[in-house]
Amino acid sequence: MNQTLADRFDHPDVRFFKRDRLDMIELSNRHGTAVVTTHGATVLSYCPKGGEEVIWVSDTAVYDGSKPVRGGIPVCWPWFGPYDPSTLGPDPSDAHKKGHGIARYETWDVESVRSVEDATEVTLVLLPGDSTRKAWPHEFALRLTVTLGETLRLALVGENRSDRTWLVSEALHTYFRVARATGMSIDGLDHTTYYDKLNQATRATQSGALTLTTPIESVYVGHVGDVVLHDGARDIVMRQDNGHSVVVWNPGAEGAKGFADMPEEQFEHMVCVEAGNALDDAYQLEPGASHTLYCAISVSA
Ligand code: TA6
Repeated sequence: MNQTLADRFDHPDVRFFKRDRLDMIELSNRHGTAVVTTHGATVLSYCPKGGEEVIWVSDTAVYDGSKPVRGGIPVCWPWFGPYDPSTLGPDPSDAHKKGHGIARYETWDVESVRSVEDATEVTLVLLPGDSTRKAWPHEFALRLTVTLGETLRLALVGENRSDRTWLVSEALHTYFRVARATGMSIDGLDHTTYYDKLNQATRATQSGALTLTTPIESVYVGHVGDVVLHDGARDIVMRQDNGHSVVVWNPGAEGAKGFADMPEEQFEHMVCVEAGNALDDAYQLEPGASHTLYCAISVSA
């Protein structure tokens, strides 16, 4: 009989539970709480001690494993956005490739649960299987480490275990929970080049703070520094390392109607600000090499 996660791992800061058909991992310590599901290794909640929820998840999200949970921090790997056959195809598997890669559609395993300094850490791992090979016939290892400490830290480690070089694009596709998206100000993108995906991917350069219009879909490239979301009385800070893109997305009222798992009016309470490497920032990963994308999320009042 398969051992449950609770049978395999025992840590005072960690609780395992089910939501519908999905396994959930709750980390809690003096810094706050976080919840990750093994489905897609998707963080679904981060709540700093004494603070409010930072992550948005749709009220009509699906938890039966048939599709990624709408919201949280989906892992987009080894391609961001729709698959582009000119990068690694054409290949018979192309017909099975879905948006934002293979990782978020799979159930990952828990590799370790432990305390590190003054934080609690869980590492999830995804290795190839029939469904990954059907969509992407390459050998890999993918790990996500989630660390709940003063900040919420994520480390996505992709390892090329194949015999060919890949062109990888990726994102930690964070849905932030905000008081009101339209009109909110986002700092840290000044002077950064971006592609306006809602305007034929026209290139432009950000001037000053971004005042959020909805809808928006902009891919900032060659970015450095922190991104700060001014959400009412709190500031949410996203910092990344080894990631050079920032994707800002909100579907707007009309766009939200296109998502069966997003109530129309909820677009005002979320904004995606995604760390990663997309478009110009895609990178070559040689056979045997690994790449780690780091992202840290914190809140200041
Ligand atoms: O990151 C923005 C985006 O690429 C949008 O185009 C929208 O498709 C969003 O991701 C959500 O993608 P999903 O495949 O989860 O519906």
